[in-house]
Amino acid sequence: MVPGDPILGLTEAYNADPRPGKVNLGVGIYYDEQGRIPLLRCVRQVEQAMAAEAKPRGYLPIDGLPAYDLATQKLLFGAQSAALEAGRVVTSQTIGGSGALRIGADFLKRTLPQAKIAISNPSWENHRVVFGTAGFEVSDYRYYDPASHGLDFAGMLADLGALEPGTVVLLHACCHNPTGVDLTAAQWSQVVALVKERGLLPFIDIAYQGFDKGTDADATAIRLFVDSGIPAFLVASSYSKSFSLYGERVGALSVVAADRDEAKRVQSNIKRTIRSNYSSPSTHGGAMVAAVLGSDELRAQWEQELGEMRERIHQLRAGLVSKLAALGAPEFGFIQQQAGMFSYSGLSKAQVDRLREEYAIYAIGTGRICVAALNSGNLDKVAEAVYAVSRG
Ligand code: PLP
Ligand code: TYF
Repeated sequence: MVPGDPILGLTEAYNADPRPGKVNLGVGIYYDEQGRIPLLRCVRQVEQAMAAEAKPRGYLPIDGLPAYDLATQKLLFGAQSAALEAGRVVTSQTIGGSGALRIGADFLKRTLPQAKIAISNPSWENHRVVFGTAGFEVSDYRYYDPASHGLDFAGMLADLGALEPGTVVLLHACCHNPTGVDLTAAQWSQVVALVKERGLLPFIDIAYQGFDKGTDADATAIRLFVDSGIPAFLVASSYSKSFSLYGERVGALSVVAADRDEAKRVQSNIKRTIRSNYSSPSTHGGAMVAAVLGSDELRAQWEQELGEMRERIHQLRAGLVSKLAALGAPEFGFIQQQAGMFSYSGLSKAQVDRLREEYAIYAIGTGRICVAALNSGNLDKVAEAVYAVSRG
């Protein structure tokens, strides 16, 4: 036996809990006001059209559906990107953002066998698992400051500046998992300059594009890295959250190379890596995303639905903070400054245990809560329980 995934394991415990009114703030999934995983209207529409057409399901190319890869590039780098125009970017559809991370990790291990990787402290725990399993030595750089519930920017710069040149640096583009603490655009500019000067290799993970400020603003880090003229970097992206298509496993790996020729060589290596893992990605989810992004009308509808999810998360943050303040706990105001689905609530392991045992509210032992699992039916209960355990 090996230890299970603590996040997915928590959902199993939640599912087995018979108490009515239980709340799962553990796993990173966006739930709607009724507590359901939404099926976006744009997705329903293309899926109905696809069902009516009843097309055969051949194999996709190794690097996926070309229309999907192209649409993904535009979303990440901007439709007018000079790097795209120059043929410097190659994109492959992958099995979720997780698959993009693993394919990127395997590709880097083979190409740069001596390279190490640094991830934020803390980071999504699977980063350590994926890169460690691919054979990387994984270290971390300072990121979260528990005292301010914000960013330890000085610590981050100091640690990145001390990494060996050639080290891969994993960066969360937006909506940092697990803390909800992001860099400002000005801070990104400083990180980009430092990473470039130090000769580090950025690997950007963007799993929540559109969940904080919007699809373009949330890609600020990617756009700044491209504009910096840095010779190469990688991007692992996911539509799991932004299209609410978790189980369809829709992700992509993009690599920015120095020029068109290098990009072609990189792509041949990525394709070999994919072939040696799972041959080719799956058809259905990618076809739906490509159909939505390829239609002006459906794309506008998607932006609107994504905007609704984003706005609702902002409101839930504000609602939780104001309810806690009304109960007499104004110190949780930082939750409103954090971005995306998650907040590092500052609750201890013992307090999280009490939330689960006494109130049937499930959160991660680190104190991470998924704000996107709140709704008007459970928000008061959660605020009251958080208030109670925080007052011992
Ligand atoms: N990266 C981060 C930071 C995530 O939170 C997630 C969450 O699921 C992923 C990558 C993986 O995305 P996917 O579910 O598409 O594999
Ligand atoms: O952090 C989360 O909750 C999401 C979902 O092995 C997730 O990113 C969690 C664990 C896991 C895969 C996805």
